[in-house]
Amino acid sequence: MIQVIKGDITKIEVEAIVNAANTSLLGGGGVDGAIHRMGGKSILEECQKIRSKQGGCKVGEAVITTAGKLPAKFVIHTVGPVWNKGGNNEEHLLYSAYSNCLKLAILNNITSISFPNISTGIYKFPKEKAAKIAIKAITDFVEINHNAIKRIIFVCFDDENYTIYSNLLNIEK
Ligand code: AR6
Repeated sequence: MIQVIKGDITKIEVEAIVNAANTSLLGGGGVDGAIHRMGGKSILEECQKIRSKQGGCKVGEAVITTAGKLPAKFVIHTVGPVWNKGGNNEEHLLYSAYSNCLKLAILNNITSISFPNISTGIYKFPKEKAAKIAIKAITDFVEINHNAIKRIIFVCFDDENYTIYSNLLNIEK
């Protein structure tokens, strides 16, 4: 089941929430800031361990940590591309960010996951284009993996993204 919700991803009860992180994994603004703030220091501690092992997270890839105090078990941190007029493989990298989160979810037997609108804030990816890529990545995954993940939720923070996703998925607001 694919759902769209308007709200704050740190409040959603699912097994895994996705973070729109940066390559350092050390936190930042936007949804990344909110997740670290609400989840507490155990998330950062695990991010630091991953950094010392593999030096952060590349654009389009994903890593997993505890969700600390959040109402979820895991945070899957992915790094979306910074939008630069589309000439730097941004569309493909955004698709990879979504699909690598889903692959990591399967590896960890996760059956419910919520996504923020990766790259559409500070990284300035055009929202409609990003939504189409996100939906394509998820529907491609569901086609291949059927019901492995039972609930996939797009959590939209701003009205514009909420309207775009509701329209693209034909969901009544
Ligand atoms: N819940 C759900 N969505 C949110 C929340 C929230 N609490 N807060 C913001 N959003 P952004 P990016 C939405 O900027 O563009 C950080 O500094 C927001 O409206 O969080 O991938 C990282 O460390 C937007 O639609 O992430 C990186 O340096 C979406 O989340 C950089 O920002 C993504 O916006 C990543 O930039």
